[in-house]
Order: sequence, then C-alpha cells, then structure tokens
Amino acid sequence: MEEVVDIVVDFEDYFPSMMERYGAEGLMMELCNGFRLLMDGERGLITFESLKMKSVVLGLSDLKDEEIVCMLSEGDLDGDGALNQAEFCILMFRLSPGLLMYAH
Ligand SMILES: [Ca+2]
Repeated sequence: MEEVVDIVVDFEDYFPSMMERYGAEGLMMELCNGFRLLMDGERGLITFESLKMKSVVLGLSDLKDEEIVCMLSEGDLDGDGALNQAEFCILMFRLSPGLLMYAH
C-alpha cells in the first residue's frame, strides 16, 4: 500500500486542480481517457501487461513490477486480476486524499 501511495503522490495535487479546471464531469472524462490510455485494447481492461507497456509511454518507466502488481491488486474489486473502468476510477479517487478533501 505504501508503494502505491508513492506512485500516485503526484495525483494529490493533480486531481484537485483538475477538478477546479474541468468540474466533476470533466474530471470523470479525464479519468476515462486515462483508463483508455492504460487499458489493453483487446480486453478493454487494464492488465499487468498493458500497465507495464503503457507506463513507459506515460513516462512512468521506473514503475517496478511489484508496484504494478500492488496497484492492480489494490484496485481490483471483483478479483479478475485486471482493472475495469469503474475499478480504475474508484482506485484513482481512493488514492487521491486531496480530491476527497476538496469534494467535502
Ligand atoms: Ca477487476
């Protein structure tokens, strides 16, 4: 869990400012765009392989295998080992304490 927090530490500042700029609906669209960027195009899910491959594109190439596994297991709610769009959005919100504070 600590490693996951490290990875997404940037989101803490990122999401509240996005919220301000785009509003809640726009933010959800941005999250969906993020999901599409990271997903396996054939399965429509974020998998270990897609996350590993796309993280390089997104400049997260120093993401370690165990950090990816950690993120996936943290976000995977139905236990299929991959993240669908809802699971991804929930994970992003959970990992962004700054946004939750903003929302309250
Ligand atoms: Ca899942």
